[in-house]
Amino acid sequence: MTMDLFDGLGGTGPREESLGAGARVLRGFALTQDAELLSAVHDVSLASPFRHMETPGGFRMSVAMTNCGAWGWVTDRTGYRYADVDPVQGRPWPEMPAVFLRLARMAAAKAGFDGFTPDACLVNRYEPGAKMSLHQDKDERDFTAPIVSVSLGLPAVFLFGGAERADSSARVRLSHGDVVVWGGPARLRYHGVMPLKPGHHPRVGGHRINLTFRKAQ
Ligand code: MD6
Ligand code: FE
Repeated sequence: MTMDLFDGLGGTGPREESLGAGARVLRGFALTQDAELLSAVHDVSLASPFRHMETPGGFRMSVAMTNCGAWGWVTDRTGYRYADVDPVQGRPWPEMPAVFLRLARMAAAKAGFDGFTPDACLVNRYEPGAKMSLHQDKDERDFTAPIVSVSLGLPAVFLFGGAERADSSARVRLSHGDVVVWGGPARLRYHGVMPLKPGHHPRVGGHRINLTFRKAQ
């Protein structure tokens, strides 16, 4: 028999939820390391500050972003791509903190994706009102590796769609410490984030941080 350590503690519901084949929410998976993760986010943002990037269509993204690891996801008027140099700082992105790498590997393995070695971590910061429109993550070189997504701070409503933009989306509330892993048959599903509601999180304050780990190259 397997025992979930958290079953029955505070009626928080199941600790793992399937979002269909290849996609899982690991509730609270990052909780025990939240302080280290947040301190590492701060360090990353000192080396490569959060910035609002521009879409190819000329819109300023409401989510502020930075990156760490060998490759960083960027967008500007010329398109979306992975870059090995921070275009604002003119030097490589900060190294991926060990605590990030460890967490991403453990979460992937827990969801059935052994051997995940991310070379890119996009750090998203949502202020109230910030949102992410429905999109696919398809700028990576191969889609065999999963994506690991960590939520910290204010809760958000995550939209999980299907293979086509017009498919209906499930709404999933992601709270501080929740981790979503998705790959295999789910790798190219559409997804997005509803506008963030204002609030205060005791450890993070008035915003939400999302770490998205990927194998870009
Ligand atoms: C966010 N996440 O949660 C944005 N993409 O702030 C993503 O765009 C995302 O969470 C691919 C897989 C998981 C994700
Ligand atoms: Fe995404």
